[in-house]
Amino acid sequence: MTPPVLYWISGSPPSWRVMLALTLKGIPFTSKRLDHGAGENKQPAYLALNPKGQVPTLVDGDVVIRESLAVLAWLDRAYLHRPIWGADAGQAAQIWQDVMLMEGDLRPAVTVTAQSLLRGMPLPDAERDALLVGVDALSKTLETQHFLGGGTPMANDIWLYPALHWIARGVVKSGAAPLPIARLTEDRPALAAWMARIAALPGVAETYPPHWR
Ligand SMILES: N[C@@H](CCC(=O)N[C@@H](CS)C(=O)NCC(=O)O)C(=O)O
Repeated sequence: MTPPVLYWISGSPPSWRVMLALTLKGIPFTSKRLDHGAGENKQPAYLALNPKGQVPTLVDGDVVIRESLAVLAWLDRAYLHRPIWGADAGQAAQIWQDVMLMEGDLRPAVTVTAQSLLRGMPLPDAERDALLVGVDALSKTLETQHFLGGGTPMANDIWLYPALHWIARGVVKSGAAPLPIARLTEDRPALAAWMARIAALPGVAETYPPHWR
């Protein structure tokens, strides 16, 4: 069987999500890294696969998927071993609920925070506060379980891990992040322990965005 092909850009959280899912599920894949600076994601050959010129795109046989969460759904249905959307219906509902809350409430805060830091712009209070509230709730969950998915990382863990690293990258680049953001994980030991636990999983270190190393 031909392995799936992942088109990705270094530092793109949705791309990293898919790479983590492939890694955690142990699915070998062909990596096609695109150079955003050189506009490779806007070249005709790639636009034929993904008309928005965005990443990630996963090509698996005849199937082409252009949304990271849809890729995660595809992988779990096409490769049944090591589920990432839960082992039963109750767990699947819990994971979907977390992911939808992350997409709805946390994503705008994460995006504005990371982009403000990376661009050296002031961080709006509303997004900073939304980020802290969201992260506090997740950290509280992690006080009583190893992963958001319970005993093993699931799609909710896969969503959060690149998001927090994106912010951490912004903190490093800006050098002047507001203290509650600069200390986001340091101030939350359960969250810091969870980050370390995920980082230590087989193959995860290799998924870290190359241009952030
Ligand atoms: N909802 C999409 C978001 C994809 C997205 O925003 N990709 C960005 C990188 S994080 C991208 O491709 N940007 C390049 C561009 O638009 O030129 C998903 O989850 O896959």
